[in-house]
Parts: sequence; C-alpha cells; structure tokens
Amino acid sequence: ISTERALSDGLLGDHFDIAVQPIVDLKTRAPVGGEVLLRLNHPVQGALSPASFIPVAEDCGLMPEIGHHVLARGVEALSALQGEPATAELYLSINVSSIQISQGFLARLETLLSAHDVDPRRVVIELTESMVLKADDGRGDIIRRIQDLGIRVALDDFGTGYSSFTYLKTLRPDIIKIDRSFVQAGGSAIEQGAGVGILHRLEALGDAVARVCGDLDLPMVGEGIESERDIDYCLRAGIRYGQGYLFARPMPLEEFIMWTGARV
Ligand code: G
Ligand code: G
Ligand code: MN
Ligand code: NA
Repeated sequence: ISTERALSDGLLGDHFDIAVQPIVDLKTRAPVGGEVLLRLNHPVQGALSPASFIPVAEDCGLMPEIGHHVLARGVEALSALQGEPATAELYLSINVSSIQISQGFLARLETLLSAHDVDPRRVVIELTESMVLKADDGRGDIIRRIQDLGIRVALDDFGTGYSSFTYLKTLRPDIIKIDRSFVQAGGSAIEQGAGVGILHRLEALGDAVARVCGDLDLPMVGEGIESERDIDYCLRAGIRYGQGYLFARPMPLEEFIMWTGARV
C-alpha cells in the first residue's frame, strides 16, 4: 500500500505514537527535558520513519491533523511528567512543521495547556530553519505570540540551511539545536573514518555557529552525541546541553519517565 494510505490508516486506526529522547546537561549529565518524536506503527508495513512519511503527509494535506495529534500527545506527556516530583521540572520539545503554524495552532496550544494545567515554560516548540519563515507571511507574528505565552522556540538543525544567521534576527529563537553533522565533525566522526578535509570545514562552520549563538547568549543543544569525544567538543564550543545515542535513544513515554526520574 502507499505511504499516503498508511498515513490515513494511521489516523483512523490510532497507529501514531510518540517516542521521547532525553536532553541532558552535558556537564552534570542530568536530564533537563526531552524531544518528542513521532512514530507510525502500521499494522501491515510496520514502523515507518518520520523522515520519509512527513514529506508525504505534507504533500497530501495530512500533516496538520498528524501535527495536532503530536501536539496533544506532547502536552499530555508533560502532564504525566508533572505527576511525578522527580520529573515535574523537565521540559518537552515538540517538532512543529511550518504548515502547522497558524492562528488555529496558537488557539489549540493554549486550549491544550489550560485543559491539562501545563506551565507554558515547560513547552518548547521546535522549528526547522529549512522551513522558510518569511517575515511577511504572518508566521513570524504567530511565533512571537507563542513566545509571549512563555513558550520557548528552538531552531532545529541549525547551520544546515542557507541563511542560518539571518533567522536569528527575524525569528529570535530561545534555543538553538546544533545539527549532528557539526557535533560529530568536532567529535567522533574522525574515528568513524570520515574524510579529514570535509571534517575540518564542518568543524570550522560548527565553531562559527556556536560562537555566534554563544555571543547572543542563546542556549545550545548538541544533537547526535554518540561518544565522549562529542561531549568534549560540545563543551569546548560552549554547547551546554545535548542529546544522542550515548545517553539514550528515543523511547516510549513510560520508559522516559523512569529513565529521567532515576537521574534528575
Ligand atoms: O525520530 P527520527 O530521527 O526518525 O526523526 C526523523 C525526522 O523527523 C527528524 O528530522 C525529526 O525532526 C522529524 N520529526 C520527528 N517527529 C516529528 C513530528 O512530530 N513533527 C515534525 N514536523 N517532524 C518530526
Ligand atoms: O533534528 P531532528 O529533530 O530531526 O533529530 C531527531 C532525530 O535524530 C531523530 O530521528 C533521532 O532518532 C535522531 N537521533 C537522535 N540521537 C541520535 C544520535 O546519537 N545519532 C544519530 N545518528 N541520530 C540520532
Ligand atoms: Mn527536532
Ligand atoms: Na535536528
């Protein structure tokens, strides 16, 4: 069957789920939050990767509905974390696709937060820079109103687009997520036999990105931390927080609550 069909089956049959990956303070290794990641477990096709089905969902118009589902599950997850003293302070970072950002999104988010009595300061909305945020298309205003509620906005995959630095001015994010290509170029990639020339170029670009964000006092989260070398690089570059397989893979919410509860 087609991916489009699997997506509509997924919505009808409630086969979408979320996984959560811990985000830690790289100095203490204590968890500070988690990233909510969408999963689709199709009864026939098995687990499908969001990297492949999200573009299809956007093309066939199903992304808003899938996005609403993730948002609701993310806020419910925050409410569950609030129930345990050990995890009540953690934040969750929810990926939002550009086509979801509308007046309706803002209203929905506010309704969810008050229905579940969740503090907006524990919500991070993760946007990718590859979704072009033109200052004049109205999304910039909505993003500012999201921030006015106390919700933080993170810029994902930072440094991989064409105009990264201009986004810092137009969007004014609260958190920057440093793409794993930079983290690993400065850290573990050399062990994995990547070419030295490309690594040096990536490392120089990563250093520049980290320096600009550091100068702006923007907290940074290093992605794709797979070895101690990646942690060392992040701390040298001023990247205080991180996520990656070295700490934990994305996991079901119940596991995330146990994992973080045992470590905070
Ligand atoms: O979890 P995984 O590495 O398979 O995710 C692959 C890609 O899909 C990542 O780029 C991630 O940001 C994106 N992604 C995961 N969950 C969501 C989601 O709920 N909404 C959107 N828009 N993107 C997501
Ligand atoms: O940037 P984005 O939101 O797409 O990143 C989330 C994706 O990164 C998820 O698909 C997650 O599974 C993946 N991921 C998380 N940690 C690691 C890691 O240490 N190494 C690699 N290769 N991918 C990771
Ligand atoms: Mn992300
Ligand atoms: Na990313």
